[in-house]
Amino acid sequence: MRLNELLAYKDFVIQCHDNPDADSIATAYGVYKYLRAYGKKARIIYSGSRRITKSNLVLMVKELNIPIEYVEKLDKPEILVTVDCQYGEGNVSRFEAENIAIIDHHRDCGREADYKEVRSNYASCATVLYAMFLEEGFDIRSDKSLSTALYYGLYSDSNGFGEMKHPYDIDLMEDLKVDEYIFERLKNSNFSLEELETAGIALIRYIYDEENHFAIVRANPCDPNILGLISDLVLQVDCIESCIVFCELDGNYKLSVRSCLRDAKASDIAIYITEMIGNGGGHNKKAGGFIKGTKFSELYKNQNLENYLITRMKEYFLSYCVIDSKKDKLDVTNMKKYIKLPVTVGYVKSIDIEPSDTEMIIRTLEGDVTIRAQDDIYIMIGISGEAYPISKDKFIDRYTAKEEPFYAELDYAPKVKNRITGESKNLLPHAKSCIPTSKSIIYAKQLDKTTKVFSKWDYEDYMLGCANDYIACRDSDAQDIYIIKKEIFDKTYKLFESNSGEKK
Ligand SMILES: [Mn+2]
Repeated sequence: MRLNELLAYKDFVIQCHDNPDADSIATAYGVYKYLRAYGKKARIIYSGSRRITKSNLVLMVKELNIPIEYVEKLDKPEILVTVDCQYGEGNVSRFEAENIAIIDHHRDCGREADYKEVRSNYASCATVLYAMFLEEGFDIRSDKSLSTALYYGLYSDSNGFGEMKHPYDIDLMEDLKVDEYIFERLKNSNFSLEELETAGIALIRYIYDEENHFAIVRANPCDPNILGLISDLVLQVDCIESCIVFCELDGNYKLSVRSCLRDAKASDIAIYITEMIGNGGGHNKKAGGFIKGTKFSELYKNQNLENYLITRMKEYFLSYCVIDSKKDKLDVTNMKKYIKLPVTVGYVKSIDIEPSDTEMIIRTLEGDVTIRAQDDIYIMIGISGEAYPISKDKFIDRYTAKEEPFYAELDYAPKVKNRITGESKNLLPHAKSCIPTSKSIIYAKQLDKTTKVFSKWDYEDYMLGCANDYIACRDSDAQDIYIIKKEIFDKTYKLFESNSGEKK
């Protein structure tokens, strides 16, 4: 769905989920501003048993002039837009409407709607709307009140920008200029005294696993922000290297995950422990997760969540092996040789983007990589939009450069950001095509176990390979080890046959 499709209607009601949070209110406000800019009639409403009382939300509504109304009944509108929730689900009161639109960032519940945009891999619904605004070319930066609302929506849903999930989350945070004074006040009226007590009670109920140095903490039902506050504190304990803090909310569970382990990112832990029963994600040190109550009881009938989490964490630490490219060499005796297919990929000369010596960040779905613009540094763009630096020598050796521009349809187009000015540029318009030469030969084999590789190129951060992904190294260097995702491998490599025709 694109926002401009909504402009076919005249009379809108925008609905937040019951017991609305900052993200829901911010997104509703954004949709409202957009529709108003096109002269449409629009209202923002919420319902349910509880009215907004949390001090930060009361302040947000008042200071940013957000016209949100509490309703118990609703006359059937021409179109109802539910934000930060999905029409028909249990967390949003159901009202009749002629047409339904859904904008959300939670797991897709499979609800039917006339218009639907659910991007589950975003940290906030405010980010989904921000990305949709960019797609429309709708200017939000000049609207400080709206910018502040969206920024605060993301801030609240990502535990203070700690649990960001998508490059667009980071883009929003860096791009929008907010009213600092209002933001500061919102930030500092986040918890009530009761919530402080909730945190205190949770902290004295920790469970500690001596063998794997993790902690599990159950909190009483509370705002997910409190979970982040508790987990940040728990991780600072000297013997604790990773932790999960969780609470039950309306029959489901919210989790906050922290890790300071080099070989176990918080995001990977969050994904692992919520597998099949919810979703998780975030960053190296901080992540969050959600477990659907009904799914959990279906699959783990007689277990309580605490015991499940302990067992699952123990399993996690046994589930993977680690390869360190500075110490380990791949044993290639049982590996086959592969060669890159002549699939067109893209490249950009770093100095075509910024002057020589400029520090810049390459931002892709896989994360940020910092490089310095140099005559001899190029940036490669793969078929799925993965972007990474390569030296000019290696480029010339492994690819045949073409003059044609490179184009690809991507989920997130890779960008480079000037580290000093903060200005970001889309890489695609600068990209030219190239084709791998026959010199790109690697050894590769399919993994049967989750493997984490600390590669030469980014030694701080491991590359995660799951079962069926490929582990590979250059034929000329058994320590140049890396992971190639199965989907990408299948599209870009084929078995290498030497001149004699014999497969190696
Ligand atoms: Mn949200």
